[in-house]
Amino acid sequence: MHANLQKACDALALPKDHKATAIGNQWQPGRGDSLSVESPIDGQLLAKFKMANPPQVEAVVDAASAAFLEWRSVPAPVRGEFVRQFGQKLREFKEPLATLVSWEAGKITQEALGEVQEMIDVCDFAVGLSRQLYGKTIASERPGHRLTEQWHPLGPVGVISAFNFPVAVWAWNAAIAWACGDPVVWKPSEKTPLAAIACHTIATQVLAENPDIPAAISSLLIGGADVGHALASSPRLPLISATGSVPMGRAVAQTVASRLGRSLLELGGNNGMIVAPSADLDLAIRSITFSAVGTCGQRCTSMRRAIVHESLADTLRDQLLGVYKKLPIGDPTVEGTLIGPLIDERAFEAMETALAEARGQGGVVHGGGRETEGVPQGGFYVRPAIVEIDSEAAIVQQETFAPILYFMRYQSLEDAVSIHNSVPQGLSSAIITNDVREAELFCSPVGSDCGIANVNIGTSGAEIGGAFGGEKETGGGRESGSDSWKLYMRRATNTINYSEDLPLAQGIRFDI
Ligand code: UN1
Repeated sequence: MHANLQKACDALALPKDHKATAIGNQWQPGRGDSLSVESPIDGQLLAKFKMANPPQVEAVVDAASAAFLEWRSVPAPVRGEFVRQFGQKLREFKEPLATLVSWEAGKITQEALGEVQEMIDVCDFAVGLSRQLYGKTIASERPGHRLTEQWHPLGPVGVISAFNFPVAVWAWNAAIAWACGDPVVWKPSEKTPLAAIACHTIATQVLAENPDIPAAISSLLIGGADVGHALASSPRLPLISATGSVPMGRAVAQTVASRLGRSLLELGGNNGMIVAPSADLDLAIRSITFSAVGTCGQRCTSMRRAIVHESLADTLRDQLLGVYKKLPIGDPTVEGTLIGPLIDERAFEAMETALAEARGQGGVVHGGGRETEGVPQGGFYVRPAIVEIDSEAAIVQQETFAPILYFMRYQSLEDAVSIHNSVPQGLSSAIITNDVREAELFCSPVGSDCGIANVNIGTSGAEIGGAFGGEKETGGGRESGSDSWKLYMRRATNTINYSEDLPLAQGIRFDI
């Protein structure tokens, strides 16, 4: 094992023999299939152990359900104090956790540190939130009555997360769920179980320092789709929060809906940017590059489509190609690298297939292909691609988790918005313009149809303070900031009669 990874694992007190389930600090070996975890950096085997199987889900859900009965009665600001301590621990472990994220997910150091910072930020947000779980007081139509609403804890939340944000997405859910009074059962991606084990271990350290808190507010299940299905099927998990592909989300949504549970879905994106005639080109190039090649094009928010006004399309394309040629590709743990590896061979094949299809549909492909020089052997490193293509081409409708940017041209803003909104996904979007009318139109009801619509910044890299999520096939969920917390609670409307009469609503008379 590489020395800096070994150092990080030691700092994180990561056990040598990995166990697939944990209820608080009670770890159990998995009884399911064997899992080999390989680093996308160089293919080295990081761990091998057995995953959990569906029957093991039951014990975890039992414990989470029992923990809920206690946790829901702990005052919300006291729950917030636990989240505050957890955020503090994350600050202590920021660097080793980021190192582990780099080795397991292939992120460059800056982006891995940013991901852990996102966890810390959401903890801070949740601490404040724990004193702001406000309900409304509503004017009653009846004399001597008060109408009010309260937000109560919902129950244990199942969190299914993806490889590309192996720690932050869990933290978005966990920090908010804990403040709201809900235990969390986490099934991370099978591609990034070690980062999950590290996060859960950090949580158990905070739990050990707070023996009054039921430890089963945090549990972990490393397993495959069968474990995910068992979570989605469990009527004792009133909310399933799932991040990943559209097919995965569709399956989870159907299973959860069939038991009338609540699901919060963050699925695919096909994020576009309109570059308008008045655009600041330098800003456009920087924002496109970060959004399109950052995380090697493997963010849900990665920019996949540039819709560029014809007056500046050639200039922008040429300048972007110039920047793309110089982008440092290689070992993500080396300072200065901007593009690390794809997660695995399948991701590389998907990129190759998409580029071949794009060529078949008339696309002109710049870049692309496997990079083998100056990169660690055993990983799948690629040159990012820009594909000049007609906006009607079928491939443009599809999200490929790789650094492919489809480059299209437009004449009128109306056409640009319509091209922009013509895809099935609706996560993030952007416009680069110095024209206030264009910017406002893009953000208006007739503009972008996405959950995130930005002006003069790229599509990726959202802050935690806003609600994060999107429309259409993206699944409609909202996580992290703003009032996303409401999904993690149940609302009770209370009508209180403090008079001696019993007037009925709607003026109904019912004399006995
Ligand atoms: C994801 O890709 O699943 O906005 C999450 C961003 C990050 C979160 C991405 N803050 O790019």
